[in-house]
Order: sequence, then structure tokens, then C-alpha cells
Amino acid sequence: MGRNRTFPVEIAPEALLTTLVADERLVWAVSRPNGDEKGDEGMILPRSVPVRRETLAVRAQEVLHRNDMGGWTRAAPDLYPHQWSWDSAFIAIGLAHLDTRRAARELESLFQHQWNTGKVPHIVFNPEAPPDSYFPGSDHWACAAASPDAPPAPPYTSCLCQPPVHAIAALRVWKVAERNGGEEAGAARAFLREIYPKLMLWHRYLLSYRDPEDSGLVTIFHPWESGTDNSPRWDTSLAAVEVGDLAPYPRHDLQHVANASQRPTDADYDRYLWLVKLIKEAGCDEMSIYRSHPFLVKDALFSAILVAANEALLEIAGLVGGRVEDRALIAQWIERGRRGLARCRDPELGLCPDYDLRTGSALRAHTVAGFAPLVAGGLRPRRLAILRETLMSPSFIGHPALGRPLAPSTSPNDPGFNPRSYWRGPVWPVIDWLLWWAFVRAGEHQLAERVRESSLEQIAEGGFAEYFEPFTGEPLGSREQSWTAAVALDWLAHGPQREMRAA
Ligand code: 2M8
Repeated sequence: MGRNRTFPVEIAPEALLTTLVADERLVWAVSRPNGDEKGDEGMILPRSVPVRRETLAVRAQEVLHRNDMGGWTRAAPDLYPHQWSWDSAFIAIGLAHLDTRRAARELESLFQHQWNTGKVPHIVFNPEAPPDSYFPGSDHWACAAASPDAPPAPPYTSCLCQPPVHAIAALRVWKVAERNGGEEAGAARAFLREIYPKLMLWHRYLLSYRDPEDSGLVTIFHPWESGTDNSPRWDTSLAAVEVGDLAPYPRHDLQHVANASQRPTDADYDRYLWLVKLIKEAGCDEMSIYRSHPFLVKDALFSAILVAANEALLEIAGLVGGRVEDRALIAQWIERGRRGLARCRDPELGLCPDYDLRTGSALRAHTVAGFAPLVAGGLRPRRLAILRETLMSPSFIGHPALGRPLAPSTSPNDPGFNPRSYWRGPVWPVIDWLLWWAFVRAGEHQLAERVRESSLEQIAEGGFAEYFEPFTGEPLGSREQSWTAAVALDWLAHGPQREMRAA
């Protein structure tokens, strides 16, 4: 992994327009004069500037170009200078519309660092990133390399993992390449053959090491594994973690946001680092972690993404001629996941909460992760209607003060809601992508289109931010976040008509 800049996506803007943009309408970007008085900074565009979809596509391409490190993409320029697992999967989905080979490469480079157990690490550290750019960095995780299951290092990896969007991304790459035909389709088929056993091993890891109970639900050992780090989902379980002696540590992340309130608190970080310390002490060994770890949680959204990823994997197995026994096994995994998610349903909340294995109780927060069964798909009409109703209710998209009809990461009615703090309220484009894609698969095209349209408007107005304030649309967190650019490209490539055809 080096900083060899060989980004192949040098499509002329005109070519990009014809190949990529399926929907040629304008997005009106409306900025507030002088920025929001509560905000940290003003909006990027002057008042009422029409942003053509073409311009947005070119800008998204430029973000991915600037974050390209030659075969892999950093999650963001300053805040996240390494390769993150689920970010890379979303990035591959976006890159597929620019260059399917480069998109395949994104996944291949991540899977080069897969552990022997099948685990795909949540971070692959860029050896060339300055040591004070991210904490905890590679030196903090170097001990993970001592595990007999770790891949050769450097580059070092963390020993956590993140939601398995990868098979979904691999299939997306194939579908675009197949449509383009010729040599590109041939290369994508070779890529699928190559990645299929690795994906199989990855999913097997999650369904064994992370679900020894056969519940269909994945156990996470750290909030970072959920990808929704400081969500109120984890408040109760984290509060029970007693932090011991911790060496002082830096908060490099705070240098890269306009206001520290947009990031997790120091108390959160103490717990995050304490859990990392315990995981390191357990030698990153799942069985030891399972025996003694103070944070063992069944993550509903992670589990739902795994179900959807298994559906993609089953399709890939068909395309590459995977063994019949493996296909039967994947089909069982899908069933097992759906049954697990059905069991965690909470009729009063209308959501599917996470579950704390230590206390044996549901974690009843009102967050967007509760719509996990939508993401898993395959719902009966009644169940789909209930989730849809909850999503459209004033607790989420129907909240009267929202700037746009997009789901806040945490319901404004949840006591843990904070509209400016990371996963405690802001709108996240990647989560909207998951909901949009779930609606497309469920045949809910009007809803899907509403999410797509509003998300593109939000990005046209605020740029490729990591997350957005749900009432004002103010961009927050990192700028030039790769996965925001990637999902924008995917949305732009899927105009409303195409969604209708996909039905
Ligand atoms: C955020 O998480 C990292 C830790 O993994 C961090 O805050 O330092 C999350 O939003 C996570 O979901 C994402 O993958 C990562 C990189 O974008 O940033």
C-alpha cells in the first residue's frame, strides 16, 4: 500500500456526463446568508445557485480522485487518512460508475489484509500517513500483528471489523461491468471469481466467531465495529464499562472538525480505548473476548447488512459456479439472519433494537439502525408497512422541524438526540443510501425516489460532508468524505426511470 497516485478515473467531464448521469434535472442549492447563526461555518454556495447534476457528478469524481492513494482510497483527506472497511465498500459502489477495474481494485486491496480467520479488518493503516494524523494509529494496533491469524505487516491493521457491505459492492461492480460489456465484463468476472472465496470466508467468520449462539445476529465487541460509534444505541452498554488505568492519549480527530461537539466526547473515547486495551490483552482472540469482555452486543444493523450481503453473495456464487453446498449454506445464513431479526422486533417502538448479551436485554434506543429489517429485505407486506409507518412518523422523517425528509441517525424524540453530534442525530448519506436501496428492492419506488432526490439536494447544497445537521442541512464533520461522494455517484447513475425498470 503506497502513495502511488495512479488514479485511472480520468474521464473527461463530457464523457462522464453521458455515461453517468441518468437524471438531468437541476438541483437548487440554497444557502443561508452568512451561514447558520448556530453553525461553525457558512454554506459553500451562494444563494440559489442551480447545480446541474453533471456538475455534481464531476465534483464527486474529483473528491474520489483527490482521496485516491493508488489502489485504495482514504476515507477523508485529514480526519481519516487510512483505508476503512465499509467505507471502501461504498467507495467501490461509487467508483463502479467511473471505472469498474478501479472499483474492483478497491475491494481487492482491502481483502489483501484479510485475517486467516476470515475477518476483514476495520482499518488498514497507511504507513505513509503522518504519525500524529489519526489516533489510535498503527503503532497502537501493532500488537494485532502478533496474532497468529493476522496478515503480514506492515501495513498494520486494526483487529476490529465493520459491517460487511463488500459483497453488495462486488455485485454492483459486476452489474455495471456487465452492462458495459466487452473486456470490462471479462475482467469483472475474473474479479468475482477471485473475490468470491474471500467473501465466503468473511461471511463464515461473522456467522461463526461472531454468532456462536446461532442466533442469526452478529456480536460486536466495540462501538467502532458498528460504524455508528457514539450512537445512543450503545449508551447503556457503554455506561456499564468500568474504565481502569489508561495512559494519556491525544485527540487528533478534534483538529479536523470545526467544533469538538461534532465528535464523540472524552468520556466516550476513554471507553473506546479501554475496550481496545482489553481486546489487545485478549490477543484479539474471539473466544477469550467472548468469555470476559464487558461490551458484547448483538448489532441489528450489522446483522441486516450481512443478510443483504449474503443475498448478493448467493448471486455471485451463481455467477462464478460456486459449489452447491456453499450455495445451500448461504441460503441458510440468509434464513437464519431473517429469523434473528424477526425475533428482536419491538412492537412498541416499531423498530428492531440491538441486544446486550451481558445483561440479556434489548437496547431500546430510537435510532435509524432500528430499521435494520428493511435493509435485510424479504419482509412480509404487513411488516414492511409497520416499518414504513415508523420511518414516516414524526419520530423520524415526518418530524416537522426537519430541513429535508431524510432520516436523522437518531430520532429527535430520543433523549440521546443531538443534532450536531456525529451519530447522535445528524443525517448520514451512506445510511440514506442503505434505506434508498432497501426501498428500491422492496418496490417502494416513490419513497426511494424521495430519499434519492433529497439526498442529492442536500449534497449539492452542502458539499460532500461526512454528515449533516438534520434541521438546517449544515454540513458537519469531515469535508470531502469519500463515501459521500461515492453514494452521490451511485444515486446520479440511478435516475427515477431506472428504478422503475428495476422493479
Ligand atoms: C468513523 O469511525 C472512526 C473509527 O472507526 C472514527 O471516528 O475515528 C465512523 O463514522 C465509521 O463508520 C467510519 O467507517 C469511519 C471512517 O469514515 O469514521
